[in-house]
Amino acid sequence: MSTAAKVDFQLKNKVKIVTAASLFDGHDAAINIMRRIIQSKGAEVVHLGHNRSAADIVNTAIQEDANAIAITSYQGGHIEFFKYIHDLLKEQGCGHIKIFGGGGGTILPTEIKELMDYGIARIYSPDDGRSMGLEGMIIDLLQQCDFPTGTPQSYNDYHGKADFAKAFESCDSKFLARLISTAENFPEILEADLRKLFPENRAMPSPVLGITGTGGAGKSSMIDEIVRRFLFEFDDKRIAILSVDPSKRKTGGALLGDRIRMNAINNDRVFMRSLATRQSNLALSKYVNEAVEILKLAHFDLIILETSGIGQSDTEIVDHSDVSMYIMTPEFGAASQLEKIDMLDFADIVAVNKFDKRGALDAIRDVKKQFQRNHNLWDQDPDTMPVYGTIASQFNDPGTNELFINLMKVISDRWTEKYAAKN
Ligand code: B12
Ligand SMILES: Nc1nc2c(ncn2[C@@H]2O[C@H](COP(=O)(O)OP(=O)(O)O)[C@@H](O)[C@H]2O)c(=O)[nH]1
Ligand SMILES: [Mg+2]
Repeated sequence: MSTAAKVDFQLKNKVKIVTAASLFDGHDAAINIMRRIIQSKGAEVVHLGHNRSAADIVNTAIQEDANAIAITSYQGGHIEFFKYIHDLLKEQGCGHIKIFGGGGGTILPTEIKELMDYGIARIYSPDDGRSMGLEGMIIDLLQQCDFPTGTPQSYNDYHGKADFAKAFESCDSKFLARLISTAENFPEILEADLRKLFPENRAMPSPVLGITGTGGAGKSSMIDEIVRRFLFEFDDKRIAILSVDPSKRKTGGALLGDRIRMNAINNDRVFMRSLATRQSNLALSKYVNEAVEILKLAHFDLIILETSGIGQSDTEIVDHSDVSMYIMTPEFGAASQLEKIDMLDFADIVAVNKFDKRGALDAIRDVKKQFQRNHNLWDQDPDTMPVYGTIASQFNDPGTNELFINLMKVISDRWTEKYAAKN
């Protein structure tokens, strides 16, 4: 494959691309290469992994307010698959989200023409790869989606206060997604033009559960487990998730990879949004407060906020949540390391996740002791501390079941307390 001359390329806008391999397709090598180049050019990438349905991909693109979708398809059925994605987006008033794809030699030149005539922005062939180079293809793709999201024009279909109220009431995900983009990209427009259209007196805001811990400890996997149980347990309640992942300082790009762990969220009672920190030294995005306020106006019954991976001294989550949970693994090095973890002072609940790892029983004993020490609970048995051994990657894990029951109780008690104090 030729390497076309390197071009200096800089995005003008904050651009978000949803990437995936198509349904029943495990060929993810190509999309993994493409998403890395997309990110290295400064875009935020929401990666869904392989075997993703048209509905999953479209719902994600709408909730994320993405500029484009980029897919690989090698298993055949690409004509139907790409066209269906196009139709679903249009049906939901999101025809502006562009669709790109590739599938090597499995997508014939005549089929590429048919798809592009139908409205797919571009399908890249192996010949395109040869003439443009990998970077050249990605620059071509990004140039076509370098437009701003969250602009005032995004609200052209919503006329005044009544429409805003209706959109909040019905948890219109397209609307909520756009408001979050406005908060991220045009905070001054949110303040000056939109806030006055927000409904007043929508009291009884939603409880916020903050989840934090080291990178890779299993925060997103645990959220998926909580969501699954929540939907099963409460058949009329709705849940929103905000997951924050770091932006790269060098390129401004980000891999927003939390959705790849979440399967329970493909449900119409769930809204999920990924946010990039857009500042490399923070565990939360600057726009988190705004995003949470927007979701509260939509009356979600629970809002879960996931930070990016934190170090021993980070406790930022506590200021943004009603109840906070710290997720760690048994591999914390030595018991003395626990004394340095600030979240053990603040967390309402601790999960020692990856409980299938060696040394987990010793680890949980040490964490329970440290929790007891930090909270001065000398009169209580260390075994009764709210510290749970969990395996979030396992279906129906008993530790996660126990954690869930206690978590719901803590949230409900905290909520009752908060309202009793107000009234
Ligand atoms: C690598 C590979 C595998 C690997 C996949 C590894 C992985 N994790 O992805 C393994 C060995 C696992 C595999 C398995 C299978 N494979 Co296979 N595989 C391939 C192979 C050799 C290359 C595909 C590839 O990734 N190419 C690299 C990319 C970068 O290059 P490209 O495809 O030429 O794409 C160009 C453009 O289209 C563009 N592009 C592509 N996608 C995108 C996306 C975007 C956003 C952009 C901008 C550009 C772009 O980039 C390239 C630039 O030149 C192809 C044959 C071939 N030579 O193409 C078969 C092929 C796709 N596989 C095939 C089959 C049948 C299978 C299996 C079903 C085999 C089996 N019976 O088990 C399984 C299914 C696996 C599954 N679960 O889905 C068939 C599909 C036939 C069809 N659809 O009619 C092929 C065509 C082989 C063949 N001739 O029979 N496979
Ligand atoms: N062995 C094991 N792996 C897990 C467990 N929970 C999550 N994982 C895996 O750990 C990796 C990181 O998980 P993720 O939820 O993305 O972590 P996050 O970065 O904290 O959000 C993934 O590969 C998960 O499948 C667990 O309890 N045991
Ligand atoms: Mg995560």
